[in-house]
Amino acid sequence: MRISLTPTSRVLVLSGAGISAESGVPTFRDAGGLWEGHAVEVVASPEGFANDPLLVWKFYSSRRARMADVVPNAGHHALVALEAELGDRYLLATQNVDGLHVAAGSQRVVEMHGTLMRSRCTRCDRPAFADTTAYRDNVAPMCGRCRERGRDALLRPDIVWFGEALPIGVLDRIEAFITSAGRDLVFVAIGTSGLVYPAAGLVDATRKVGGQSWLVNLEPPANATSFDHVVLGPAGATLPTLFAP
Ligand code: BJW
Repeated sequence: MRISLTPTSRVLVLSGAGISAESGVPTFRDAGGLWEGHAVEVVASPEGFANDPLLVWKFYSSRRARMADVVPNAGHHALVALEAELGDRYLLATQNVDGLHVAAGSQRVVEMHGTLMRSRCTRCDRPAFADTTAYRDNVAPMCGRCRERGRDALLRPDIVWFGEALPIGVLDRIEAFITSAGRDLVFVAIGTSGLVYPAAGLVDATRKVGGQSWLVNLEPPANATSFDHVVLGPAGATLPTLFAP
């Protein structure tokens, strides 16, 4: 099955952990959604961080360390090629925090859930900063700027946890794209279980404006019946030939 685009088609891609699986990044709900015996929803939450910041930092430090050898795969590259054809008629909304779309060369990217390789202070208004450190100490990292001012404040990963709002402007940009595309919208969700909102609601938003929706996934997720078309298969093998010339 192939997606036929017209000269007025506007493509919104939503990617999830499945697109990075072939790069060797475990999907979010691998291993039954557990990390070292902890429910991922607990570790990736403000409550989990308040209870045990060192445990949460170990989770994110291990993921940072693992990224050192990871490179984008054919699925990421196929989306770069599609963007090169469509220009401003293309937008990529990713739930992934691994940075692989940007590493592959995608430019019109909205990182809905933040970025693994960035940290920010839990207290001061210092902007989030690039941080690839996999912290090994037995204490959670602290904000250097706050320390200079004589107070203690934890650093945290610049990630959107459950119950937290998405970064300012992120949903506005996606919604504006959907609204302006209207019936020309072609929504393509790739490698996502469709469990986490607001990303999981984009297929319904597509239907509301009269657009068409496609899902590319290894297996049918919970919300598969919400899509007009479902293509089952690994993203890296499927995406390079998904869009008809
Ligand atoms: C392959 C493959 C291959 C494998 N090829 N495929 C409406 C209704 C109900 C609840 C809510 C709602 N709105 C909000 C909520 C609450 C909550 C939520 O959604 N809860 C649900 C669990 C019910 N949402 C939130 O809290 C969000 N915030 C919010 O809405 O704020 C509102 C607000 C406003 C104002 C003030 C305050 C609040 C925030 C959600 C943040 C999610 N964060 C996480 C963790 C942090 C990131 C990290 O550490 O990595 O993001 S959760 C986790 O799930 C992660 C992922 O980005 C996200 C989605 O997972 P994804 O990508 O779908 O991965 P998997 O593993 O689940 O699935 C992979 C799929 O790929 C599988 O289907 C495989 O088959 C497939 N696959 N290999 C193709 N090779």
